[in-house]
Amino acid sequence: MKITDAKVFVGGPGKNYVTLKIMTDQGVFGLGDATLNNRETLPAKYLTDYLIPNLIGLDPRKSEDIWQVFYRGAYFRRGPVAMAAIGAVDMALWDIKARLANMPLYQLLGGKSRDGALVYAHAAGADLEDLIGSVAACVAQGYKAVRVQCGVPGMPTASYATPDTKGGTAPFITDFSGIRPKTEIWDTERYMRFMPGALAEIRDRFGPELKILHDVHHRLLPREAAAFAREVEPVGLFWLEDPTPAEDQDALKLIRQHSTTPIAIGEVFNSIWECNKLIEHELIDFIRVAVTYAGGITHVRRIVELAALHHVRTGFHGAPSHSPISMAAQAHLNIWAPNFGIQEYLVLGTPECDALFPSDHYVAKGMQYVSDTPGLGVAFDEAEAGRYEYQPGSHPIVRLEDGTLWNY
Ligand code: KDG
Ligand code: MG
Repeated sequence: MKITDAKVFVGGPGKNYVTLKIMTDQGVFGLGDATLNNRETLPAKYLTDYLIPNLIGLDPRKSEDIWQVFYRGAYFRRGPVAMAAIGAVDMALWDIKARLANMPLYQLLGGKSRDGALVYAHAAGADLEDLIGSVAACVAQGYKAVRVQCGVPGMPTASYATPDTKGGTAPFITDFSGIRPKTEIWDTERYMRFMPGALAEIRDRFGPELKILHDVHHRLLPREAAAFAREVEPVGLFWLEDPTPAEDQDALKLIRQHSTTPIAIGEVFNSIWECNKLIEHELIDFIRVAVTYAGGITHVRRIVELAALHHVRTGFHGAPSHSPISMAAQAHLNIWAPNFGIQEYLVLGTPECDALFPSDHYVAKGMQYVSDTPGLGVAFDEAEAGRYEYQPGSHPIVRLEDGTLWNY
């Protein structure tokens, strides 16, 4: 069996999805997602210039060897661009393997460990009153876990993932007005004074059952993060996400020494080498990697298995930047992983997105259910794809009030 061709499509309804399709001489094909938010053209180029020419003629069933060749054989290893491209190839090869076996992917991983996988929704408000309304809407839809983000009084601009104005909805992360980023202003002291009380208020309003998550989005210094994690302990958060920037992994030790609030980190990690020490030293509770830019199913499964040895559960990244292909790959991992924790899930299900990526996977009452369609269980309508093209966009950047650049 041989790979005969592979194509990359960039575009989508309101998103630049990077979709890989690998064709074989037996008519079976596989799909992968290489979407790297606001840098989408780069993994697409890595695929077309380096990986696809090397794929033609290979046996697609040799997914492990192909992964090793693309990872070790590159000499310059890792990084989000290469790993997103390798991740897409790997997803497509597992899709082919499972289609050939006429089984849903989760059967090849070891079968179902649960009937459905817990997901969390996003709630956000320009102020606490709006946030409470947004959480209530999630609860009314049956979500059992909600990430809460709130505008901070006196902050000159919206905070991370919160609406600019009262009554507004949180913006999608990408601003499509161009590649020059907008600027948000951040003030740690205002955040530290306000947010613990806001989280306590959410707990009081919604009672002990709701799983409450909060994303600091890398904004605090280690000592501040330790103090914050300790102060919010009575709220009983499900997790506190990205309390400090991920480059300084020793910072997590300080947080651990001062608090038992569960910590989730890793949405920007590209390999096991960025989280093996965090996992082995049990400095985190949830690993947030994504199958897209952490090298696909082959590599993420390795991370999941290491995590399982150290009481670390999964909480894969699921921002709307992921296409239904990688969300499906994660859904199969979620339904199998013995140490599954939770899945971030943002409703992608617009009619346009469903038309581009038809699938029978679904979420109901805060749980994700995986279809038994062979492979990843997602199709790709190339005629639909022809309606879209790449649109440049950017994340905001963050500055302090005096102009100093801060972490987005
Ligand atoms: O591209 C950046 C987003 O993926 C990120 O801001 C989303 O932090 C995020 C989350 O937890 O979903
Ligand atoms: Mg996050």
